[in-house]
Amino acid sequence: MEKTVIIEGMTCGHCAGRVKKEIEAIAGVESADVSADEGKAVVEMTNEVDDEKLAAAVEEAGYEFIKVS
Ligand SMILES: [Cu+2]
Repeated sequence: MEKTVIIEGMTCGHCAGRVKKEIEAIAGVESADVSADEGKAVVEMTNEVDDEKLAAAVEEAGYEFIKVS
């Protein structure tokens, strides 16, 4: 299962690393491929993860959650 999260505010690899760490801490997430340039995170999940949990992780990292596409 895969979800793509659209994120605003990331400017460099360090930002992407912060988002990756927060998203990968969610139960059910296998991995997150985060791109600051593209402003998105492609999240691989073993179980369905609520969009609200993805939004909370992005905000915890300090960036703006836009939507899951
Ligand atoms: Cu940065």
